[in-house]
Amino acid sequence: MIHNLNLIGIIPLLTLLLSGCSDEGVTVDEAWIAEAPPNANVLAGYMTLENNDAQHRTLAGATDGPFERIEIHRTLHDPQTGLARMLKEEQITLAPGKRVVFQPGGYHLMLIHPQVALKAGETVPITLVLFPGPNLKAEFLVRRNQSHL
Ligand SMILES: [Cu+2]
Repeated sequence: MIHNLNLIGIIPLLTLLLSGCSDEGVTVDEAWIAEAPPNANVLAGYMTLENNDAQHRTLAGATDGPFERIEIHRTLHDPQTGLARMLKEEQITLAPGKRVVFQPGGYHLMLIHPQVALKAGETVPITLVLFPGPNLKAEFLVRRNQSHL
């Protein structure tokens, strides 16, 4: 009898722990692409990534979407010259609870050689490659661009 009662008490607790811990995994929020002239060779994608896992996850790239390829870039401002330059990042490690904001002047997805002209209001599916998996599919909304790379 006492055994049975214990089990009944434990099951809701387990359910609570499991759902609170790793259900969400890595989430992407505010995903958008800056609209560019139709002949642009590259576009920039921005988003907020958050790791809600209890383990480290690594963003190792992105794929899909109407682009030849996608790279992870970071814009750095050189205080000596006052100029901005972009560095290619092979990966970004997301510690548990870590939030990384991709935004103009910082991290961005470099969307290289778009195959179609993307207009404001359209959405573009992009798959974020994560290690360990699963990968994360996100819809990026094309928005008017008031910024630069
Ligand atoms: Cu770039």
